[in-house]
Amino acid sequence: MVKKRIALISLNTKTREIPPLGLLYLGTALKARGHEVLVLHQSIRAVEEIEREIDKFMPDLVGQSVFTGYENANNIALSRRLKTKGYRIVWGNAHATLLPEAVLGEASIDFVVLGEGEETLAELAETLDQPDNYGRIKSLGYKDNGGRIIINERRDFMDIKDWVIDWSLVNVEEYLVPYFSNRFERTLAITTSRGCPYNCQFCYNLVFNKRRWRATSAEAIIANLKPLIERYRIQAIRFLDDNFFVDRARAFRIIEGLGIPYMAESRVEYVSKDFVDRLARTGCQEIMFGFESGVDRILKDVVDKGSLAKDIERTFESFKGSGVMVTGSFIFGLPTETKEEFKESMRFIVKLLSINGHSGFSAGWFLPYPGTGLFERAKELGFKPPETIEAWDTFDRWRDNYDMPWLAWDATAARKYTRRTIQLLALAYKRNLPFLKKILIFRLEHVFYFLPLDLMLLGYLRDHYMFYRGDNKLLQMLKKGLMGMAARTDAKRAS
Ligand code: B12
Ligand code: SF4
Repeated sequence: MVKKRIALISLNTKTREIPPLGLLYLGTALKARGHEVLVLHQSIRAVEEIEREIDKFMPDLVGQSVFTGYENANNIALSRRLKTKGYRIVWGNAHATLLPEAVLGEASIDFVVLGEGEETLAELAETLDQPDNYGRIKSLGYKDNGGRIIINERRDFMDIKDWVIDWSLVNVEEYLVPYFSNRFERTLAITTSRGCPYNCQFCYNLVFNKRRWRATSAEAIIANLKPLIERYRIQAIRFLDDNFFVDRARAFRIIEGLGIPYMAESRVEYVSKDFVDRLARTGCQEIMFGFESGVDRILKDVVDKGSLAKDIERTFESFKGSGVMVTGSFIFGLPTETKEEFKESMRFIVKLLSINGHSGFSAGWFLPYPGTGLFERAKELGFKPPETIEAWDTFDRWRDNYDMPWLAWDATAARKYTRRTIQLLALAYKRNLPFLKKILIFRLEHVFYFLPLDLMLLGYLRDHYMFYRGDNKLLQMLKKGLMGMAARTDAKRAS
């Protein structure tokens, strides 16, 4: 077999703390089959430097990992520049999987890989010079001699029982970042499983993983990470698995085997007294849930979440006093949500905070991602998906101003201020600030955002001092002081 040189690229201009895990799994598989691999991650390198490295490496194939959203234009521009130099280009990850035809419609992109990519990419690299055999590579999309787009059938999911990352592909040191209010300076983000068995109608899992959950064994994960933890003095782990606790026995074997503090995602159904005790005993700092809404109609008929508002409340009760911080995400503006239902969700959030103030929320507005059930529902309600491949770049749920034809009320002010108000309210509960609580609760529950000077000022302080990332020494000291104070209070509360 001819050995190939493959460059794997991930562009992330906004976040720098998470290793490009998908590329690391791909790189591990390619290396194991004897190919030469270069992983290039923009959080670490500027795009110009990435291009220089590619020209030095002279790969046979360049792979780009692309989600739906704000890096699309950067990725297309990069593909086009690389194409003019004659490189062969393959796109993988969620965007390529969910919209393979649209992606291949772009002249500079030669191939797409659907779903998990280890085997497909290796087969493509090994068959690169035999276009007649492309049709045999499952999960591959390509263009035939006449330029016709062909999408091959999907392959079965891989057995990932023994599947771990070869960490020598990156400089691990670059991904060790502070987390948990800076209590741990050196934390690493990883995944240990793929997919999720649930049916949430806004989630990519339905198409990408077809509701099939697969996992690496606890033993393989521990054997892979334990030496890394020791070598790099890693203090805590962030498990980014979509659903880490599907197999609780496996999850706790990993946690106990690694023996360091951690955070992970869970489902409210898994919460029991025993589960909470075990999390607290094993050093869980934060447990994240997808709550989505405080309204049963939305949870049942729109999202098909499989849990109800009372389950969320029970979760907050269960974690009270445990020392484990509960965080959860809400999605507002889901198709057909009424203003009254939105207000009901606001009242629900206030209620949750009053049950258990050691909690936080991430609050986003709905955007119909392709391939999900709610993408179709939103289209029926007037949503027009972007028409060109570049236009997907503006598909970004952190922007406040995209059209929401699936809502029958004007959510402009709510979209502008709700997220910030909830964040500040959680802070007010955490630090016990009664006056601030009163103002913010009034604003939330009445969707009242006239003269929002309080939000602007507090938001500015929060963003510029608590989460300051610049070089100014004075501001850095101030941030350290504020974070230190917060960490001491949290530690006191946890003990
Ligand atoms: C970590 C993460 C991030 C990090 C990425 C950090 C990094 N270094 O890459 C950050 C915080 C930056 C991020 C941002 C966003 N994310 Co995100 N993120 C994730 C998360 C939680 C884990 C990704 C991961 O590492 N998975 C583990 C690896 C092993 O799996 P994988 O990435 O899927 O890789 C496999 C395949 O996809 C494929 N593959 C991947 N890349 C490539 C490349 C090639 C060439 C090939 C052939 C194959 C291939 O092979 C890999 C191995 O089998 C996923 C959810 C999840 N569990 O996957 C969401 C997820 C990918 N994110 C999502 C979204 C929506 C976003 C944002 C748009 C959110 C936003 N509006 O800000 C942005 C978009 C950023 C952008 N446009 O680039 C969605 C994607 C939906 C979609 N249609 O794109 C997901 C699926 C979450 C969800 N449930 O909705 N994210
Ligand atoms: S539980 Fe989470 S990962 Fe699973 S389908 Fe629902 S949103 Fe997706």
